[in-house]
Amino acid sequence: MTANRRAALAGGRAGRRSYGMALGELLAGIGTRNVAALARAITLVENGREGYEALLSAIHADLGRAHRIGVTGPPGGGKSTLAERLIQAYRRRGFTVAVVAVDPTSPFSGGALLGDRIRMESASLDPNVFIRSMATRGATGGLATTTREVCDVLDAYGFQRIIIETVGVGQSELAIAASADSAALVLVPESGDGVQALKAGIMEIADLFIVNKADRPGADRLKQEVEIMLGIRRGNAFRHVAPHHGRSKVTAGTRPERPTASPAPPLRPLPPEGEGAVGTWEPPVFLTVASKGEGVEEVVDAVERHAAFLAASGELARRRRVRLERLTREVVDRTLRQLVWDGGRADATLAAGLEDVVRGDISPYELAQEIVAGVAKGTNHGG
Ligand SMILES: Nc1nc2c(ncn2[C@@H]2O[C@H](COP(=O)(O)OP(=O)(O)OP(=O)(O)O)[C@@H](O)[C@H]2O)c(=O)[nH]1
Ligand SMILES: [Mg+2]
Repeated sequence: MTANRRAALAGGRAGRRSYGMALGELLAGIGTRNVAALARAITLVENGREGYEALLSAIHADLGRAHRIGVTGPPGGGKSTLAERLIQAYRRRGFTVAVVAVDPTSPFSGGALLGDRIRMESASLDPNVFIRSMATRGATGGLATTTREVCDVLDAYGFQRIIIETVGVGQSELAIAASADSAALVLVPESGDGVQALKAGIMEIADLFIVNKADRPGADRLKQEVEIMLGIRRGNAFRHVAPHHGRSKVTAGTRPERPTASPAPPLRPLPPEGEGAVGTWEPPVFLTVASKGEGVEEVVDAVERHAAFLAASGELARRRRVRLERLTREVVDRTLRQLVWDGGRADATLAAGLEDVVRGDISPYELAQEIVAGVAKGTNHGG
């Protein structure tokens, strides 16, 4: 960490002055929707360059207008294809849209995601659409935190809908999905063991389920499996498989595969039996053929219903509060890590004491204490 950035961190608002015009210009550019300023601001944040926390701090009051939609799922499921269709659908509805594509499994930027960019190019000439692949190598904090911060910049800029595409269903993808307002899990019939293969957490996090590639065999069965799983979670295995719209649990699996995208259950107050839990959200399950755009309007309808549900139920405020608390904690952790390891004596102390640890003269705990004590006494940096 540079001295300037440290000063800024320590000085808070006063520190902002040390970036002078540069930060002011970036902020002004974001305010006037200058796309070059947006791109620069994102790069600044993504790479944790000097001034990025001051920038994020300055835009904080402008956040919360965008609705963030996480699109998560196994590789090759059609997430990018779907994202492109979502862009088109939202543009038709008059919304501005940004897409952030993240691949936590790839240490490189651009590579695997470049194809996505090109594929999404049809939308990229539209000034109300912005597409960005995240460079994971630069991320200073956790990838989830950095992704969230990039989305904050897009939110402040005024994008009304932000789609966050993440490859995979592991821990880091979960964290990224959890930072969205609405999380969509994209599954495909050929992904093997169906829902059994899914980690528990991802089922809990998803607000809607999309069975894409519904033109392939097995989509209807997968949709049914997910619905049963969701029903079990609510203690009623057949709630979703009820024969509304002529679908019965006996025939559902054998009907011709078609993107029926059965009308999503609206936010109907759930429990018919007892307790009046007002406005419970039942995650709907959709069939889509993203490559043909089939079923996409229904997905957008559901996302918008979910957005309305979140706002009306107070859940949006609750989730954002939780996320702000988590972010603050993460920034504290990140700052402390930097305070210890960036440019101070900690590395030298470690190197000097390691031989003693190896010989068994002191323990790793004692050496760690020495390093921490240096930070606490203010002698880690100069002092
Ligand atoms: N048959 C069929 N193919 C599809 C459908 N949707 C997408 N595809 C194809 O599936 C392949 C993968 O699509 P992508 O959109 O790149 O999938 P992705 O999930 O973004 O892939 P990664 O980002 O690499 O994980 C492409 O060849 C798409 O054309 C669909 O509904 N049906
Ligand atoms: Mg993709």
